[in-house]
Amino acid sequence: MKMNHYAKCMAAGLLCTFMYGTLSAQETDFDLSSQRSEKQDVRAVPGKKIDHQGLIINPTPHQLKVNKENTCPILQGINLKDKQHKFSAYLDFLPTNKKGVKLAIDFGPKAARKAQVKEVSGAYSLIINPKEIILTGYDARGAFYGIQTLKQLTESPVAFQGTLPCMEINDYPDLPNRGVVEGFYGTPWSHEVRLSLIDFYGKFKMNTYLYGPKDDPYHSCPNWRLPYPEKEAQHIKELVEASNRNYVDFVWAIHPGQDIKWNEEDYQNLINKFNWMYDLGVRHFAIFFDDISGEGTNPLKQTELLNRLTEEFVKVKGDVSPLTVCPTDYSKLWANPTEKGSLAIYGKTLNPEIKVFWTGDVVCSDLTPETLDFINSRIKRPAYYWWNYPVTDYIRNFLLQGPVYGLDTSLTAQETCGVISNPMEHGEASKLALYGVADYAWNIADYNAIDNWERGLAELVPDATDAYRTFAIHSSDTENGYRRDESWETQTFRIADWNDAAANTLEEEFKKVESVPARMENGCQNKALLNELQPWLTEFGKLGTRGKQAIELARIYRSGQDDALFWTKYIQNIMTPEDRKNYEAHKSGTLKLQPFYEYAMDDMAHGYLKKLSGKVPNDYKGIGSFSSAHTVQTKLMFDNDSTTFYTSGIAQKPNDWIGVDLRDVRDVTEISILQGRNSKDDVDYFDHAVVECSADGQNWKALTSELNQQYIIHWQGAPEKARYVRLKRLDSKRTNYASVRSFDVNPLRPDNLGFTLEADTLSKAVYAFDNNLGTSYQSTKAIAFGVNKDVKAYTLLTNQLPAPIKCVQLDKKGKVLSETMIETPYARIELADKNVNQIRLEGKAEIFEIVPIN
Ligand code: LOG
Repeated sequence: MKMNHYAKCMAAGLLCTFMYGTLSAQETDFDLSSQRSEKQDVRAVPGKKIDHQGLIINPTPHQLKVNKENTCPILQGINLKDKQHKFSAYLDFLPTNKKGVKLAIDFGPKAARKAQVKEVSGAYSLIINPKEIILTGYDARGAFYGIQTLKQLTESPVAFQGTLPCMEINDYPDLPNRGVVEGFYGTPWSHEVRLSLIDFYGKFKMNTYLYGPKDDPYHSCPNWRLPYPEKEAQHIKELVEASNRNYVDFVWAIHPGQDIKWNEEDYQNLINKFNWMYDLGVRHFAIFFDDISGEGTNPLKQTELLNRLTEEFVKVKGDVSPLTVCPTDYSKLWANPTEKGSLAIYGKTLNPEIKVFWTGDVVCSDLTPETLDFINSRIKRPAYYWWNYPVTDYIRNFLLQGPVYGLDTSLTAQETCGVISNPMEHGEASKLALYGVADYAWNIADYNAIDNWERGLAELVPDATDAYRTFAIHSSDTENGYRRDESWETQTFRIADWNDAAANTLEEEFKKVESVPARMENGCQNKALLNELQPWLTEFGKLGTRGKQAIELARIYRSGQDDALFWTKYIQNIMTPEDRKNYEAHKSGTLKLQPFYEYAMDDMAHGYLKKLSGKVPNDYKGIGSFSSAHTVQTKLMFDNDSTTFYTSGIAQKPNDWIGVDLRDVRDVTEISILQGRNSKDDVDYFDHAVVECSADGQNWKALTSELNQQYIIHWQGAPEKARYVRLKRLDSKRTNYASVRSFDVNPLRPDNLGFTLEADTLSKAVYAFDNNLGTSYQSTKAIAFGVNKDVKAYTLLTNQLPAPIKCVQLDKKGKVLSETMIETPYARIELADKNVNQIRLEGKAEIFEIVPIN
């Protein structure tokens, strides 16, 4: 049932936050969103760019000796001596020519021993002499990999003259299992994308493709018991064939746990399904017990099933490889660590040949020796690492294009039997990350994250690498969840810390960002990739424009010369609700670029209004104990929209709090808070809390009694002098995120405004007088307001006017004293005389503020 909530969230592209924290899947109804309790700190990307002198091979070979003095001519073609007649079809990148350079290919333990090739599947040696090329594989896969290396060499800049430098390569994979699991929620990859990816795996020496898309009903519930319909079956067959061609093990996974019955009937159902898949050519199988609840989670039954299948299916077939399993406790976050826990049960009972997945300390997390220690000591074998990167099914509005890092470079096959990546539903856009995973899993110690990423960009978009790079460097962060470094070459600043040089540099970067969509459109030959990126590129370009314009605006702002010009340019550069919606759906630049824009615009609005009104504006800021409390995400508490919310993004703990900085010490008389993502059944809230206020941020005074399980909080009382107000968590067992939809302090209402107000929507019309440029009022027909005694004039700040509006000044009796037309978004209303009692603005206008001048 809870899964439905998650699935719905996913389908809607909403951000799902975790619930339940550390409870194990067995102890509670399963909820996927309970499991992400990643920290928000962002580590820098390790490594640096290397000059490869035109010789690029991915994954990085273990041993490579180049002798530049001599070259081998390949332009005239090769004279192939394919000893076992297996590879001619793979050599279409070189013309054949009896008089050309000899290319000798052989493989097998004997040949390998002679050539000193390591005795592991996939190992090879490639010797390039002036007159011949000798390729020896440990096995056929090794020979195939040698050909991939040769192909990359011929496509590298070193070969542009038609010759290759002489060299000796001795190469082998560090890990026996390297590849990809199509294991995400959301739209499964298309057949074309899958085929293109399988070629990609082969090219970069990945040997495993686990097929397990959560939303394939024949992989999971409800149809796992049924055979694939004809068309899908045909596709699977083709995938197996494409995998075989690429020396990739196509592993078909089944996900039966949500409704499996531990009885003979369902065992037979499984065997039948496996047999159908076998008939389609599948020779590698996996069973996933992730993200399930109920009796399917029973580890004793799980291991019993796997062991029985090993005896009665794998061994009986003879040509099926050992099984792979994803346990229900696949992450330390909720795995029961004790001897009685399911992992220890796996360790004691599961056939030692069966590989066991592990995602690390949390669902999306780094691969570390510590996490492998934890799991390996329990399952009694080197775990199979399932890396939940670059998967975005929990943040479907993001694309992850950053470097592959967070994988420890001291590990060996003793600690992990393999690394597979769970990518995005965007298969083409996932290739950049897979280029890195392939490199890491092949040659761990030499893995250089930045260099790999630079090479990957050039590999994938050779004709617009710089544009793709600009997009990628600013499209790496997750904002919530498994945070990644982003924009690491860009320095942003607050307007108060302005300096010309930094501003100019940043302006150049924004101009580059702005130009990316067109440059990608022209230069990216991979149209499937371009299609996937398109909606993000569009939003990215707009981010470039508004960032650039924010800097231009800041120059006007800083000159302080022209209030009207500033306002005109300011309103041109704010995001409309439509802009926000579009950006929200396809985000990028969340670590630095968009925050720069937000802060710059808000800081300028604050300073500008302060100058006009002579008072500290009421543009309150979110504060709190969570690291995300210092980000623009807190603005969602003040947007007068109770459907959006600020979320901690990490589990709540003792002494956490979420609050408001009123920007000045004020008389606080009323506070309204909406906790949680809704007020009915949400788990993301403080279920035991108190409202406090403080003038200095040090000494806090409780305003309410202890609040239990209260989503809607309201306090009203005698004025308290305070600059800070907060909701503080008290003792609780809860470890969910904490979310707040709105945090209102001294809410303005027509009855506490201090003068009369007439408008279509009174509750919203107050935003025209709230001394806050972050809010506005859409006046459709007219708004009329009382003029207080001491007021001499008003500054009217509106959005671009569709048509001039009429400003009517009236006396106490309603007699018209003056009528003028307002045509500009910045206007000054001078009072006609001292009898003006009311002003009426007639016409359509979005009013940001009507600022009284005393
Ligand atoms: C799922 C996976 C999903 C991923 C990221 C595993 C073993 N299972 O929390 O299908 O793509 O998280 O959201 C998962 O990771 N469970």
